[in-house]
Amino acid sequence: MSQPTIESILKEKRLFPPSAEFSQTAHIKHLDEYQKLYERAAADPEQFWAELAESELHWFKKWDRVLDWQPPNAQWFLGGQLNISYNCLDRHLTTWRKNKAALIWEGEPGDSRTLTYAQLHREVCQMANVIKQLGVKKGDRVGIYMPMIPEAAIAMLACARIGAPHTVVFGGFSAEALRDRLVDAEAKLVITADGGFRKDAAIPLKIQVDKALEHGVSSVDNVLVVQRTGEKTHMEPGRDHWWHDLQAGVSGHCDAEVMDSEDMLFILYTSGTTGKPKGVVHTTGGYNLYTHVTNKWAFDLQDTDVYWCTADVGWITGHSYIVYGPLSNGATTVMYEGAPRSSNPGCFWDVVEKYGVTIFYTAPTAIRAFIKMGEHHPNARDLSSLRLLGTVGEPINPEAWIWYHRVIGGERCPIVDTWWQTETGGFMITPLPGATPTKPGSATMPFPGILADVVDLDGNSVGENQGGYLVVKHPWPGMMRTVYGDPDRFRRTYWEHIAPKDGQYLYFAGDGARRDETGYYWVMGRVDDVISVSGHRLGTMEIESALVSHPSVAEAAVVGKPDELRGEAVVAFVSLEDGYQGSEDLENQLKEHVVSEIGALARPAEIRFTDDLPKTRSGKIMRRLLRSLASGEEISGDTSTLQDRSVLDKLREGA
Ligand code: 6R9
Repeated sequence: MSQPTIESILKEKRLFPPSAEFSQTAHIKHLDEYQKLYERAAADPEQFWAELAESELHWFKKWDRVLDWQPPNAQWFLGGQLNISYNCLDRHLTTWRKNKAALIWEGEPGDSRTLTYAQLHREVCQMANVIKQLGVKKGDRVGIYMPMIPEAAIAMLACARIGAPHTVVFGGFSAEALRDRLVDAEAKLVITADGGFRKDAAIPLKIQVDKALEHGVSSVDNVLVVQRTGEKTHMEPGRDHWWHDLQAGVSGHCDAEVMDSEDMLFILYTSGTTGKPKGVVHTTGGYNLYTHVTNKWAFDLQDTDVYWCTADVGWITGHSYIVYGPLSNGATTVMYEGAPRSSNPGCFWDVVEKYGVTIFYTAPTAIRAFIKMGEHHPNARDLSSLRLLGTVGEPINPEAWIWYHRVIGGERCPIVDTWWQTETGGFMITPLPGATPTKPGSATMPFPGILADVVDLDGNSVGENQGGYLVVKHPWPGMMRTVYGDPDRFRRTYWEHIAPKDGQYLYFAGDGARRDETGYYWVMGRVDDVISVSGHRLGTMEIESALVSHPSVAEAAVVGKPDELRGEAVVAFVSLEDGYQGSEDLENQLKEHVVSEIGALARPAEIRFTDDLPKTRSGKIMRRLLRSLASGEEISGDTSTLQDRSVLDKLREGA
């Protein structure tokens, strides 16, 4: 664990107030309104969430108690009963939304499907009935390993409907990774597809399931297979079943199971830097409420919106903000199967134009890729339907923020930079777009009800603009409940790094941040991504932002390597824009550029040019691996989440 102070020298001062036009129709219209909400929630969080639970969700039975908090175990809405699939589907069927588009899906080859709330409800009920026929009961776990097709969302909602916790495993994960997760969750059933389309190829998936189950996963009895690509697929007799066979003739009615508020809704695995992946557990009532309210206020969801989140359902972002949050709100949610590819670098903008997308939510890694591909792609499409842009996953460099604002947002769309984690269930620090003026690179201020702080290791708040650990001081409904099967790891990982302060436990999941003189939070990345040069702590993020602001640089990742003189020296891995070549001259230019942007302290000792950076499958730069490379150490720890091994191999060769 690094020291508590992270010196920040980012000088970003630009301020973007919400437009009067946007604020006028927004759910939250003024900064005053946000502040009042925030203060009310802080004074009595239980009352605040209880009122929202009452007004926003349907309960079969109201709770007896709002919160039971025995650190680190929180339980919300005890005694309350509900079903999230009922809240996402059934309750809309008695309103005009019955025939509203719930899910708009665009396949990569150009096929598409729109499901209204009535149609989605019917398919979910059918799949729920099929799953029950396959012997799955309330409480049994179900693995979902799917491409981005409607059946991925249908499978999640079907599990939720019958009370079987799902564990979605990202379709890009290997057979081994899938196997580990199925074993840990003791899944009874796996729902998958023959394959999916990505970057102009049919990617087989079922074959990975076969491999994962090759030596037997004792808990798994059945595999339900959706036909997507039509490629030849092995079907194990007695174990594997085609969805379309079982769907034919099954009833489209299935009552939603009555769930206790604290019944487990899903497990989602997230990797740590060491050890096996953690099964993050979320439960029903609190998660439903939290994703519903955060989606509604931070994205200002309205009934006229066409909302598109580009994440994969295999990540928390897909769970909370493609499926549960938007559908609970009765919104229209867009799902896209493909990825930008050389045959169609503008495919995202085609989707925006085709469906008139109004809210677009993506990650900095995608934005950096768009920048690299060139603005002529978005410029050639009509993006005038967009009214709000979101970002998540990593700190966004101010340069990328400004590009997003200018090129995609036409300088009229607020940018909602949402800081949160698999563990938090939903947005924690985020602007409310009709109320909060934004600053490029800052996720701004905490959501009402979230008592955030920046502290030192003893749990004391640090001063203005001082770096420290980003913590949360009071439980919130969407927080994870435990690590599946390992409550001890839950306590150790999230609640013991920072000393409890006056008996108050602080939630800490690994990010460093600073709070500026106006109360805005600047998330500086994982605390292990901090470099100490001559005793001064530099956030990798700021040096990277300085590099990216040079016209030649497309992407940069900065790490420290041991240095006798200064403690650590800055090493920068840089990928260049098309048309630029790495050279000694450019290397010197870039070093001087960092010096003039930040100061001599941040001057990189070394710049390494590379075509690509090692990233996780969700697009986050894996600085840990670069750190080992830079200091010439063996790479150790978990690399199962690495997107493309060859990137690492190439960097090694070049070293
Ligand atoms: C939702 C998601 C969580 C980690 C988190 C932080 C980083 C996410 C961010 C951000 C700066 C943002 N992160 N959003 N950093 N600004 N807006 O990404 O969940 O995959 O669990 O990752 O991602 O480091 O701790 P998850």
